[in-house]
Amino acid sequence: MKVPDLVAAARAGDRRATARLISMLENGTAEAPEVARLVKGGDATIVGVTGSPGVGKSTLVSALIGAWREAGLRVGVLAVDPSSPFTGGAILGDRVRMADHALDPGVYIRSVATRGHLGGLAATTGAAVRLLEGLGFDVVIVETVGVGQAEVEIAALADTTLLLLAPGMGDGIQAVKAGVVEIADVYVVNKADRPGAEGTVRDLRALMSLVRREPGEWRQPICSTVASEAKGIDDLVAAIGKHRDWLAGGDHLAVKRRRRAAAEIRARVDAELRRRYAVPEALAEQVANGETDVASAVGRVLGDTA
Ligand SMILES: Nc1nc2c(ncn2[C@@H]2O[C@H](COP(=O)(O)OP(=O)(O)OP(=O)(O)O)[C@@H](O)[C@H]2O)c(=O)[nH]1
Ligand SMILES: [Mg+2]
Repeated sequence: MKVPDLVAAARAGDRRATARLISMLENGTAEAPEVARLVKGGDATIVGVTGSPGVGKSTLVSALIGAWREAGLRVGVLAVDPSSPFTGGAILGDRVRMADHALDPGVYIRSVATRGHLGGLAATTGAAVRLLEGLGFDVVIVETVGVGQAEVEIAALADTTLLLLAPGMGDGIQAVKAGVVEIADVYVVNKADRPGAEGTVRDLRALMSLVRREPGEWRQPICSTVASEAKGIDDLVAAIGKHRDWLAGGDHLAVKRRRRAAAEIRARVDAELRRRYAVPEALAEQVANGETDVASAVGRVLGDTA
């Protein structure tokens, strides 16, 4: 199938066509520029979902899909595994948890492996988000496990980032230490059926009260959920909607989107520079054994391949 036919099929809800288009972008095939040219624009709400392993992200995503589908919205999900170059075990688990929606043509779920791809996480996931938005999805959810830099990059992609915590995991305090709280727009205390959930909410509230905010600044709400029983989901959906309204009210959304585009371009430029100005093994050897110095080597890398 030619790219324009694939695009038409994908817009009509053909998931295999959507998958092939994303693969083209991820792998940087000859068709990739045409795909990017044909599929752009759109007006999706992009929701990042992050938190420690096992906190309930995929279960929550599945519940959110249910709520948005009931509202008649088309939902795309990218489950990112930053640690693996393959779509491995953890992602298989995600698929099982979202299996309720596997046959719904209004839902598209994909696992994204980011390591080893040109431009890394920001570039590949950014391109996939952009594609789903351009294909007419109303909501694009990006799930990523909370492992430092990766989740910060994912948050940069999203309009609204949910940070999931669960009672008894010492998550609140750890998240604060790691600076992760700064990326959250909405806190979700999941597994609210477990002992200690109220304490976790209380701790979070106390922490938040220490943060000074200017008038008009966003105050992160704290939502309690039992994702496995789809409890608390309506409140969470409302909180996400409120954040979206707040973003759209000022110029926050435009700023976020511009930053996101800049980050994506940056990642691709970096990748392209690395490709063009590769460091030859022999040159590294020469610096290592003192035959030449680093500055001269830099000159040779830049000069030789310019
Ligand atoms: N008791 C309870 N269990 C839950 C809840 N939400 C999810 N779980 C369970 O927690 C486990 C992990 O859920 P996942 O949704 O896979 O968690 P995750 O954060 O996506 O995990 P990774 O993708 O591996 O990082 C599963 O056994 C879920 O059934 C909840 O609200 N209450
Ligand atoms: Mg998961």
